[in-house]
Amino acid sequence: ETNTSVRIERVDTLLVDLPTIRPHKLSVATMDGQTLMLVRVYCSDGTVGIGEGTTIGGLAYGGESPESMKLAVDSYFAPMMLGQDATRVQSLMARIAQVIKENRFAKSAVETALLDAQGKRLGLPVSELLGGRRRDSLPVAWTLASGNTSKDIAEAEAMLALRRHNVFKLKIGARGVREDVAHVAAIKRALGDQAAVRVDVNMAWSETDAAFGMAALADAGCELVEQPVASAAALARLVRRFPVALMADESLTGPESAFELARVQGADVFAVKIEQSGGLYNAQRVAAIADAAGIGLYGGTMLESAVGTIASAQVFSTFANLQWGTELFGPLLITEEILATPLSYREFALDIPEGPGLGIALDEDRVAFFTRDGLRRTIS
Ligand code: MUC
Ligand code: MG
Repeated sequence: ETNTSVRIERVDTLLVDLPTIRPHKLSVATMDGQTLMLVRVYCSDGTVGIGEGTTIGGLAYGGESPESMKLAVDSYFAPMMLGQDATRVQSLMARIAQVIKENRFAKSAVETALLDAQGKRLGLPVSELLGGRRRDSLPVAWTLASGNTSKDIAEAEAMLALRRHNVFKLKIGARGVREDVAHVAAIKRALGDQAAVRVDVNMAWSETDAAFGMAALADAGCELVEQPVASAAALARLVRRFPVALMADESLTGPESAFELARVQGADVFAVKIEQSGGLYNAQRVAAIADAAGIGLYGGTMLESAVGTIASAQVFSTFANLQWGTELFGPLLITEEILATPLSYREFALDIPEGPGLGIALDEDRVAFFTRDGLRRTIS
């Protein structure tokens, strides 16, 4: 036992249901809204840390849903955390990992809250707890996923005019490969050299589809294909056969999978996500493995709100390499502002807050309004 007097006194969780600006269509789900699982950790020195878990389409993306994360934190994480030293984040997370298997998204949310509290306690941004930031802003790609080619082109043109995004990731895989390739080619043709075009297939293709699709997408001017197939072995067979970069996303579930993929040289780029990695420290471990293997890095999102987005930004700011930028646009897909001071997106980038901890404050009234079974229900 250490002799610190800072203890965890309370752990609260809530589900917050927020609308999206338009339906967001992926091969695995169409999102009309996003649900955040927010965790608050109250410490005996008065600091309160906040963390977030999200996913895409309930259980459509992976084994955790916002509801399951809340249940896991309430029933298993919180009882273990109460009374523990709040200042020893890595040691507490290691003890949690010994008795709680899997549940990477919930672990990421809890670790975020502990780091937010620790940063506030020490007066330092989370990036400084993680070794120190190397950049103050991050390039941010936008996802075109309306399901309609001309709507996507209009959306991209509006983003370019605002100077908010000039890298576009197209969600494909719900339709046939030829139809998808035509969709991508039409968008790239319309945008020309002003914008980079990439695709995310979310594992929808067979290996044969992928071989045809990657060749055709390369011809269409697409620069990167994300997780076209589910199998990591198939990724390793597809990589470097076509003049288009291949990025792993769903195949990466933390350092062990990253090591295995690196060992077989199974991707050109890793999409690192704090939730998929199982937390912020694990995201740094995944990045270190990529660096050692000569694999490029991209800062991914689970479409988190501002809390998870800034937790991700704090980690990505510490990466030695971030060759492919980030896609930290989650807060911009949600209609509602849940921060007291909105995030700053400008000049194709997100500014990383400079205040202690995550460096953000929730608008508590807005959060209460959208909390499930909370104010919104009683008013409407
Ligand atoms: C994914 O699979 O990368 C990221 C952007 C987006 O629109 O969905 C996500 C998830
Ligand atoms: Mg993806």
